[in-house]
Amino acid sequence: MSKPKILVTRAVFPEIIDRLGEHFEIESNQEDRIFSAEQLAEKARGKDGLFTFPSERISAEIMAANPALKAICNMAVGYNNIDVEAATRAGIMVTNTPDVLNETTADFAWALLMATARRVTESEHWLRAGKWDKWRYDGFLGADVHGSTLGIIGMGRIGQAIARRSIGFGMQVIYYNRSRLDKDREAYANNARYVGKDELLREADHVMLALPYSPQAHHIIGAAELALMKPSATLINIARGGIVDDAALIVALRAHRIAAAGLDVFENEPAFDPAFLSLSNVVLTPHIASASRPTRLAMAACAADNLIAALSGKTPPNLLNPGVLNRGEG
Ligand code: 8YV
Repeated sequence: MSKPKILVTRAVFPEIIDRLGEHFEIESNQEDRIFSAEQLAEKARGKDGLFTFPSERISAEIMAANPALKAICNMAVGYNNIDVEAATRAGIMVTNTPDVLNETTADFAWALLMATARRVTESEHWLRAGKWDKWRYDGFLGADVHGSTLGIIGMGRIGQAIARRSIGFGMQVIYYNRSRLDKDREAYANNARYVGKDELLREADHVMLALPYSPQAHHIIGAAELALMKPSATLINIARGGIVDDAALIVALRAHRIAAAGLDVFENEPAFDPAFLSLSNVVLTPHIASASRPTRLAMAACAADNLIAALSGKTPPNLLNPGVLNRGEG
């Protein structure tokens, strides 16, 4: 029997390609070309499965052009790049890679928070530019992290892992989420207190965004929300571009309406707004929150497990649209 055919849309660990090769006939992209929507639709044609990444939009059109498609397995916890509703209508399974990245992503959220509050990259740039001629009592004064109030918007698994780390810093945690956590989860997350969004923005010394992108979350941090924050506050986004209105954030940072921001994600990344580069009170990283070798390997292995299960008639471990399983019955 011939093996199912898959497309791996971007470069990935060679050992994962080898593993997929045991099960599938693979069209890979180890040269890491960025396909246009048309090229992607063309490459996907006739494939049983897609191994995808958030850098590609997997639209209803791509699905409609490929009636053979049975599974789309994203190497990311976020899946806003995939039209899941269209996939469900077309009977295509969609999976993500939750949990394996929680702790690594939470570590990075802290790296960004510390770097932003304590002006680590800004002062390093200054030092590298040869400007360090004398010490000053007021050189690069930042905000304290210890003993401060951390406000987390999006208290899922990653948000809770971030909150947990604040115990060592003697911080208070407040959070805003679609629904309140149960008491045990709140206790685990440094006795986090559930508050409204505006209250969180007013009270937090550091605002951390850890929620998934959805149309409802689009620009939930814009000019009005930034205006509620303390002028001494920092804003950290490790979630997704589009949650923050980047143009409004640039205005707020330029006017020192808030002290600083740490951003791992951007609208329209990697073509982010170049105005960020002219600001000294922002720490910028290229979407690397989950980028430790063990974690990225675990994410790739998880996506591969999902694809192997899906194309061998099993329910993949991280199926996002279980509605597809009942289609065609009855
Ligand atoms: C990924 C992420 O590294 O999992 C996610 O949703 O944003 C990151 O962990 C990135 O999306 C590439 O797969």
